[in-house]
Amino acid sequence: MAFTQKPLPFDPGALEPHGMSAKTFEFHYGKHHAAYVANLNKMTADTEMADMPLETVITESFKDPAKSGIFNNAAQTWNHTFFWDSLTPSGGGGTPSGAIAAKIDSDFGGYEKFKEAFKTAAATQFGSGWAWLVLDNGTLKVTKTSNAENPLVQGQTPLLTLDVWEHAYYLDFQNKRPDFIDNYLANLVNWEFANQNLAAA
Ligand code: MN3
Repeated sequence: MAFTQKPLPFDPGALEPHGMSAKTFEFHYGKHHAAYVANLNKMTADTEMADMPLETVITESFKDPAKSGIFNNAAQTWNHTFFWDSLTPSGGGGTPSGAIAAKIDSDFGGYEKFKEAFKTAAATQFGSGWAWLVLDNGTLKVTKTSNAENPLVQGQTPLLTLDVWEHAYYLDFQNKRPDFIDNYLANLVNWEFANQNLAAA
């Protein structure tokens, strides 16, 4: 069974009022993400990994340096799907509500402190990578990972992510990664998705 690219959870132009163009999704979803899925299928064809859940391919290939190509494409397939779900065209960003809000207050000492930690992680990830809100042994943490790496390989539960590879923001924000991060936090974060992930953890 081949790995498939999950449909975008919104119209490619749906985030244009919030600074992310249809052109960005044409490339980022239609080319970059699609290529990771195609490469993953090519690399796992006729191997036992072809029939494993994607999460298992990620954690198993991470342990084997000879499978770094599979790891990179499997993790990037998963990371991008998780990123699209971390964005919402309606009512996104700003302060959260529900269980995640209370947990941010208790674990970070308030939303503003979480926001600063997330901005710093996303801005200081040198080169390509990801910023994450994760649950780690019952505590919320902000982390950053390089290239394709993700929190699953550390046994953490991802709740939200932001892609900080240059391809994620260059068409809309050029070199201004901090503006892309601010826009995500202010207008796009899907707190409902984070609440669902927290509830399922
Ligand atoms: Mn990307």
